[in-house]
Amino acid sequence: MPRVLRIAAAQQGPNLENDSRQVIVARLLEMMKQAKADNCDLVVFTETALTTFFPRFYADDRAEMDPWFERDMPNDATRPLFDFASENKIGFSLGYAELTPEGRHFNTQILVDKDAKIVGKYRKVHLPGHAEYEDRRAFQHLEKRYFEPGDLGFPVWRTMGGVMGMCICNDRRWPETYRVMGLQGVELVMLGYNTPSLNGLGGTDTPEIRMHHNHLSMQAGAYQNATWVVGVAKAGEEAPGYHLMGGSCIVDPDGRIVARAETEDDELVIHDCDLDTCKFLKQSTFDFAAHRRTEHYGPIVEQTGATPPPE
Ligand code: CDT
Repeated sequence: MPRVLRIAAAQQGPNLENDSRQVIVARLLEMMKQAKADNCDLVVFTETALTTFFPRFYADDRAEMDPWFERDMPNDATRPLFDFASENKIGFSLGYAELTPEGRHFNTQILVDKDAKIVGKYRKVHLPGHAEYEDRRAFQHLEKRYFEPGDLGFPVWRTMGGVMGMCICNDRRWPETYRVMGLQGVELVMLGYNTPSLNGLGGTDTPEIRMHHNHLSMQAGAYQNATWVVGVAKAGEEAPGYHLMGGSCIVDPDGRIVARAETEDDELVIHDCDLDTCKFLKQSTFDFAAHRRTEHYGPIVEQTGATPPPE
């Protein structure tokens, strides 16, 4: 039986500070409807899809940020997505800020199957930015203040005919992210991102080079682990001077971008992803069991910073 999943990367235009969850979910639902009309099996939404990217705001008391978090999933605001999924047999993946009953804060993404059952949950491991206000920045990126690092690792799930995993935004830049899922036979990695077009610290990188880094990391992760990767942006100006890159794309297991967003608005990027095309590289160049040399990989888990030899 062919294992072709028709996947829609649901890029979002900006979520403004005062946009309600209801207004934003209506946009997501509209994209789900378009995806269903185009016979898609699965819709991938972005990171913090339900709100503006609030880590650019500073609050002395971090509890002031709690209104940006979801305490339940589904909840009243997101139930229309779950209802549409079960009535129309379409899966989806959704990023949001999670506040647990124990009071813990995570940057989270879920995977929902065609019966609207949450089959997978991932909590962002690599939190970029900083924990304290920094004057030198053009804008703040306070993920380290408002979230704790994910505690679930990088699991994968067998669902909808394939082996699927998730990561979130900055995770896509780290080869370890993909490799841990690659070692579990992943065939599809879904991720959302909110990535400023400028880094806020000055420096020499341009929007073009930052877009290059965005695609390069997903293409490398896809090829080196022989997996599909779907990367979904929240794009455009969420606030004056705060521009997020677009470039949502679907990458095949050879590392090629096979579909790419053309706008910085709500836009579906659709491709028929044949999960069986993962097999060739998994059984040849990246037959991990045959070729990996773990006796030389110790530093990867034993140290974080680089230690160059003495001068
Ligand atoms: N959301 C997220 O992880 N964004 C980061 C930008 C960090 S800039 C301090 C990214 O890696 O795209």
